[in-house]
Amino acid sequence: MKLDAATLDGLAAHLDACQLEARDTLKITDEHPGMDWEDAYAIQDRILARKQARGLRLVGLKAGLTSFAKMKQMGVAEPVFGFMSDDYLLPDGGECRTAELIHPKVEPEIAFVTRAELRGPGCHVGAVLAATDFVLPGIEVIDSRYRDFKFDLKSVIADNTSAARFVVGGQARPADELDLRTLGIVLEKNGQAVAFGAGAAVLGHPAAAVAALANHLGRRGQSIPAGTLILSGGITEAVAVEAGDHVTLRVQGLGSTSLRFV
Ligand code: 0L1
Ligand code: MG
Repeated sequence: MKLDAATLDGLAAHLDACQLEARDTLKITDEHPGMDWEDAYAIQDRILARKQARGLRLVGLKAGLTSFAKMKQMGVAEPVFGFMSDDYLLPDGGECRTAELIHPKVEPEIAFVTRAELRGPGCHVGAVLAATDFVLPGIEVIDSRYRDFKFDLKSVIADNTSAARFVVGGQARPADELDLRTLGIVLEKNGQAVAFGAGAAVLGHPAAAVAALANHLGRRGQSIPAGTLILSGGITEAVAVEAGDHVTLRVQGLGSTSLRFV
């Protein structure tokens, strides 16, 4: 690690405050060009600790930048990993308050819920499917704290991979009843289909994103516990939303989930 504990604490406090106050900032590597990957995840861990100290609970994990569409949109080549706390969770069909956010975008995702622990290294699609209780549709609302979504990978990891809100809904089904690669999705905004795709857009198979998360955690001496909700990453590019928009994700065989932006 390149940054000392006080600097990591200060950066976590800064990014946490930006989220709480819905204000943007320049990417943190501008001030700390020497920070490394461990520093980036250590800042993210400190943001989680700050939230937990406020009484919030960890309710899920996420993989981001797992599709070629997202990687191309953001000009990067590797997935990133983050967490969801209970202040991010919205009810299916419920309201997402844009005044609490900076410049929200939505991503259509497949959510996994595990029934057994997943521990890397060496985790693979088969192990993920064997450990999956069910999958269901999920919409992630991302809201980078960085001005104009301009960041590099280390800055975005520190910023908990732009996580802001999410909803899951529709019909939960066992993963072995579905071919998650050919599973079709349609994202609608205000009744118009604005993005389409299939599960294979996410690393060839959405379960590969969960395996990558387990392998990432394994390198840090951690695992994905049984009963964890995981967002496996946007299947398409993220779509910008604003107050007044209504977004619905329809997933083949899994029904739909939606949000209203107010
Ligand atoms: O969940 C995601 O794919 C977001 C990763 C962070 C990059 C971004 O803000 O788009
Ligand atoms: Mg996402």
